[in-house]
Amino acid sequence: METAYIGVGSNLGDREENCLGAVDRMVRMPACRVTGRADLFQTEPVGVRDQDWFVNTVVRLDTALDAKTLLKGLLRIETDMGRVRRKRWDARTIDLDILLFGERTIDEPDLRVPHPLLHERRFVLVPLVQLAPELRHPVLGASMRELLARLPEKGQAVTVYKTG
Ligand code: A4P
Ligand code: MG
Repeated sequence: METAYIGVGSNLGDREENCLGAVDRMVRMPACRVTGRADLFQTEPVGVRDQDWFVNTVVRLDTALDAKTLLKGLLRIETDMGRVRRKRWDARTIDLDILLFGERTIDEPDLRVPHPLLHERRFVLVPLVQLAPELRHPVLGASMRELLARLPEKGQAVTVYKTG
């Protein structure tokens, strides 16, 4: 069993419904048990221009799957929800990223864990800190709370969209 943290994001269509729909689908994934979800946050787009703001959250789940099988399940959810991949970083109905998978580090072309940009992104760290402030990054050693405190807010606005 491993505890995984999954980043959830949408900036196309009904963003709230897309995020919550993805969470529902994760609840129904085999060999997985969702044990927490952060609030929904409205977040300024990072690294992309001329896109709408995102709704982001993070889900915690316990799983008996290996990381690759979990990723397959997440990509399947994205496809089922009608995500069309046009170009990298395009606006998306739903994006699901494995942020952390226990203490494991994975560096393969199709799967990098911890997510290589996790520590630079407030839209990831603000919800992560709600769920697991003292959790340590397995490579950097710092806690999620410490990583968030290091990040400037400029250009990375994150506000609560909906609690609970
Ligand atoms: N992949 C590798 N590692 C992982 C991982 N840890 N989790 C591979 C999930 N997938 C991983 O992803 C392309 C491939 O990445 C997958 O097939 C998988 O094998 P993708 O979802 O098609 O491409 P993408 O999402 O456009 O690119 P990427 O690199 O995943 O971008 P990010 O990091 O997801 O960033 N601003 C705000 N405010 N909120 C956001 O959610 N998201 C992005 C996209 C940019 N700016 C944002 C947000
Ligand atoms: Mg992605």
